[in-house]
Amino acid sequence: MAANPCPLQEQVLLGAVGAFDWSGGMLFYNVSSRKGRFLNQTSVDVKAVQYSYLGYSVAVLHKACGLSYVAGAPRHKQQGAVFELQQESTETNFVPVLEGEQMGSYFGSELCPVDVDMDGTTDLLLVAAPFYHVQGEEGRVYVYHVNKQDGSFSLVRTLSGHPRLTYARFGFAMATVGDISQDELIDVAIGAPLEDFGADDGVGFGSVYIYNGHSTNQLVDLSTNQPQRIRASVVAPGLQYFGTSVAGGLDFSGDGLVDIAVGALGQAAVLRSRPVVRLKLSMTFTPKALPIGFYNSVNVNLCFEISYVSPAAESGLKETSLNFTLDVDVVKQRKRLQCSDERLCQSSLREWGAGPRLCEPFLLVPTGGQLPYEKACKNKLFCVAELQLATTLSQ
Ligand SMILES: [Ca+2]
Ligand SMILES: [Ca+2]
Repeated sequence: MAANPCPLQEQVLLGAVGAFDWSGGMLFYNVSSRKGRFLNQTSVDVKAVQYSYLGYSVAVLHKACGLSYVAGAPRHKQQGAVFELQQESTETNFVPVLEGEQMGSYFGSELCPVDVDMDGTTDLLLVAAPFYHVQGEEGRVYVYHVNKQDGSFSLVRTLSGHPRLTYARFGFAMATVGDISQDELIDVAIGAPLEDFGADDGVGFGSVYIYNGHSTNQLVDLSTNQPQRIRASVVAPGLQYFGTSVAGGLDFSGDGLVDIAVGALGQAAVLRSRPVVRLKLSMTFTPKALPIGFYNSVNVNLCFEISYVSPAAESGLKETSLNFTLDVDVVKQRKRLQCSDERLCQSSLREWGAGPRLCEPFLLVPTGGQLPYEKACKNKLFCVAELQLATTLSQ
């Protein structure tokens, strides 16, 4: 009989790390019946689970079958593990579903379930191993995809911080922070509180990394393409252990944009997310296509269209200007057309006026110097350009 990973309905889950000789355990508290139930691993194998620290972290996943309760045990078998509450026949117990790969890495000390596409089902489970060692204690975060059908976990990728900062402890804190990029996909913050530690420049240390949710062909993931790295020194001077804790998804400032709270030693910083505007660019040409032998100018209408979802973006737009450069045949060594006035095309600065659309007309003129040869042109508007060279060698 297959184990059921969703055996319980809504309950409060409390970790009890020190119970039973630090093997740890979990207290389930049923809010409606006001009764608690303690579950641990000592009944399975007392020796193997001693000093496991089960319950060091807890999380609830929303699977297709219902709620799933997971708990980290960062010292389980010295490598760390993540346990899931599963039901087999009448027995309900925690079973290890994910295991760490390195001794002392503290795998499972932080857990972060992510519903990237906000459809109510957990898509990813992030598991941190903040003491993961390469040169020092760089830290590593494992990204697992939660299978929609059977709720199983599969490793998608690992994340790490700046490769040259060896004691960063990347993954010490993790949290979903709402949709700060306003693309309807949840974004994630990961703390690395000892990054830049020991630099002795007095500007503070610690960083927070922001990873944006990402979706291709309905497969959701985190974008690993250049995550934003926020260093303590750019937030305020002297912040220490910046990124010890992170939380987000709420709007403190009332501007309609979600904010991120980051803990540091004795202080906390609230980072405001920025208004996001979407810029759509279109170019129309008259005539639309050029037949061979065409030697006139071409009219170009270049349009920028802006859309936004928050009022903050709309008000900020009034103080915004647009700087753009127009070029044609960018990859060709020899351009076939060029701007009639190069000064207009290079570094054009425009203020956003009224409305979300800004259009500019340009005129392109031919550069000249083409060979007038044509092929397959009979009764056709367009010809095939092909120049062939035939040679004969004398004896
Ligand atoms: Ca989802
Ligand atoms: Ca997003």
